[in-house]
Amino acid sequence: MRHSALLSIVFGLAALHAPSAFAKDYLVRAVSRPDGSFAFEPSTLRIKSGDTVAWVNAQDDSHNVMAESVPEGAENFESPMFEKKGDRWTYAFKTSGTYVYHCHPHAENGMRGTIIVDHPSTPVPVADHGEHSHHGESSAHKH
Ligand SMILES: [Cu+2]
Repeated sequence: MRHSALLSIVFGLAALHAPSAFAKDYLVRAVSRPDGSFAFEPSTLRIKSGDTVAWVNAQDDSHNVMAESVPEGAENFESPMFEKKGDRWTYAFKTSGTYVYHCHPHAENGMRGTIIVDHPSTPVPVADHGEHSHHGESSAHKH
């Protein structure tokens, strides 16, 4: 009796964290280091499909999150620019595989991160800015 009551409380609390009672929320910090380098921490994150990742600006600086290559069939993503400490953006990952992303202002500085959803895959570069990817077009052919 006591056991089932406890279980219903546990599941009740989990349900409050909808959409899925089993989805998890992760946090990645966009960091400007004192030595002048930039990083996403952690730079590699392993999650499950349905989980969400929130990127948060660790201090007053400009960062964003831009997909660079994503699993085949996965959506491109791009956050608004973070301008001040605490700015954040959340994305739910639905498609399994490896996602590589970077911070646009600091791409040259190697500010880059990887999200592995369920299992690694060979990521496909996302289309250039302003262009949507064309389904059916082979990614092996570059123009
Ligand atoms: Cu940055």
